Amino acid sequence: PSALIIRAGSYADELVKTAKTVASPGRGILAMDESNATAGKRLASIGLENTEANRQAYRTLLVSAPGLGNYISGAILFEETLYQSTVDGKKIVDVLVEQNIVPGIKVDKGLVPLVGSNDESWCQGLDGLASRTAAYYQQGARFAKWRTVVSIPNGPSALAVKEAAWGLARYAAISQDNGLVPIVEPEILLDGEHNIERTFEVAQKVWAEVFFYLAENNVLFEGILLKPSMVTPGAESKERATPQQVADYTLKLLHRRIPSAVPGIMFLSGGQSEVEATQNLNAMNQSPNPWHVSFSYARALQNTTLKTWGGRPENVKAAQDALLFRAKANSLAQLGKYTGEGESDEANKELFVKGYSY
Ligand code: 5MM
Repeated sequence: PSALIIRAGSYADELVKTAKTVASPGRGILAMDESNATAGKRLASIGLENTEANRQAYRTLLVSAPGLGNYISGAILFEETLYQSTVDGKKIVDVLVEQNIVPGIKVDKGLVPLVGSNDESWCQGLDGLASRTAAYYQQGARFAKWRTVVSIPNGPSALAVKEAAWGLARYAAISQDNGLVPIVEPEILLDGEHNIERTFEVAQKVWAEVFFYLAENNVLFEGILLKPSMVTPGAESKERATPQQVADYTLKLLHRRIPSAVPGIMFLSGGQSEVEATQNLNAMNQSPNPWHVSFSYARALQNTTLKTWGGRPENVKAAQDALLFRAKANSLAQLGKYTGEGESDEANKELFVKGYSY
């Protein structure tokens, strides 16, 4: 056996299988791993208090939407949800598995200032990660997520890029060692006035470094998933890009930097509107790609659902219908067959918030 197989230990076959299941045709990931602080902001937007009961009610609504597994292959959970039950007492993990959805877990401990950089940040969470990932596996998680960010207006400094890449690589190796497929997410923030070329340039640098350290840490590429930002102009740029331009730049980046051994590219939405995120994904799937090109959206899957629910029990069904509509739209986009039919004004609302830290 090769050194890579030894490194991923006894989990190598299972990692490859899990990654392929998550990257299955017509499906993508529902990111519902808002930490309590972020969940509080979402709940506040519909006038609800940030209590465990309210978070439980909302997440029960999401995971029990009938037939969700037709469009969603994996759900990323915050630790609280991994150990939580639905309002009617079923383990949330069990509900997901019954829906044919692989449970995943956010394992990073969030962003803090990177001393010595240009006001940039780094992501914490490596201490104790081996024992935490082992416990999450026991609890039913089969993949993990670690989100770090890179800011274009603040640099990015060489230090920030190196720290982001190294942290992701250590996390990926530790997760694989404990049976979890790592989602590798260096989010390049939308903030800034820069043009699309500048985003492309930064993204090339970031992904080169991420793969350098992934290889150095003997990570099994067949057993990871990526969660990149799409290549777009900065949110405050005068330039706007069409879905075709976003797809062209983003696919060019992927072809230059991502080995075809990686099974799935699951994009984040990063503040795009629900419709925009779906259109861009659809444009990327107009011709065959070496990887499964799909979604791992939080805001761009949940926005209309959350607003439709509004915290009212009588709206649960309508909110679940909204979630299924959005998930189906993205499923079609994964297959390159999205038409834009039936979209609402709410789904066209830009979700970007300048300087938003969460
Ligand atoms: C759901 O938000 C995730 C966790 O964020 P915090 O720990 O900061 O609360 C976040 O990592 C999310 O999964 C990704 O950023 C993708 O979300 P978007 O909204 O950009 O698709």
